[in-house]
Amino acid sequence: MSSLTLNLGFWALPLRAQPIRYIFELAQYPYQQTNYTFKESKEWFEKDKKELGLDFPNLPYLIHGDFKITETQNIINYALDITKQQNLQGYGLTRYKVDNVRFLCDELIAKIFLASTKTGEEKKAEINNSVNPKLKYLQGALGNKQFFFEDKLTLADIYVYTAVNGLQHLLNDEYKQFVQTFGPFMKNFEEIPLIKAYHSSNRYPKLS
Ligand SMILES: N[C@@H](CCC(=O)N[C@@H](CS)C(=O)NCC(=O)O)C(=O)O
Repeated sequence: MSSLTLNLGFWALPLRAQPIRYIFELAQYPYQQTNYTFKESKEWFEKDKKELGLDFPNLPYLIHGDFKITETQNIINYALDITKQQNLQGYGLTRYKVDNVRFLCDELIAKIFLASTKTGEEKKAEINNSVNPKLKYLQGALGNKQFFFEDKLTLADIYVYTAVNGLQHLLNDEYKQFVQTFGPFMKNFEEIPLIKAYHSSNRYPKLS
């Protein structure tokens, strides 16, 4: 299975599909990427969306040999399986706590991006209704810990890092009120050796 080429298709942004990239990076699992840009969005909408043979074309998609799937959470599950990193889901009841954060952040990441595309009152409303309340819940759940659960890295940390990194770059004014809680958490994640190496590699699609 692992000798087959695995390709992850998404926008060249560290947003919704970014946790999938972290899962491969943390396992040092070989993967390729097709990172589409908004400027050349025709590559996706006019070409690959029609031609890749996906049953339910969307971004992200994963193609592993002849096996083709979409839906972010489906791809996350597959990536955890093939990299044998089910430990990132936690154990026992913690699994459901981890997934609580995972699914909340999946939505939050999309809302942060959406808010960043708006202006004026519309932007303010999106931030006040959909973004900041969730960040406050996360802030309360993290407290002054370095990891969300069991003193070790789980998918919850990967998801919160991705969301807060999006906030920091796309809605920087909002990030300021959360920096005291999330600053040390972000730094802790960035200091993980495999993450550090990945962030400075050309495989990491940076924001701005
Ligand atoms: N339910 C899907 C939603 C995917 C989605 O909304 N993808 C956006 C980017 S976050 C996109 O640009 N899709 C490309 C398309 O609609 O063709 C998932 O969780 O993967």
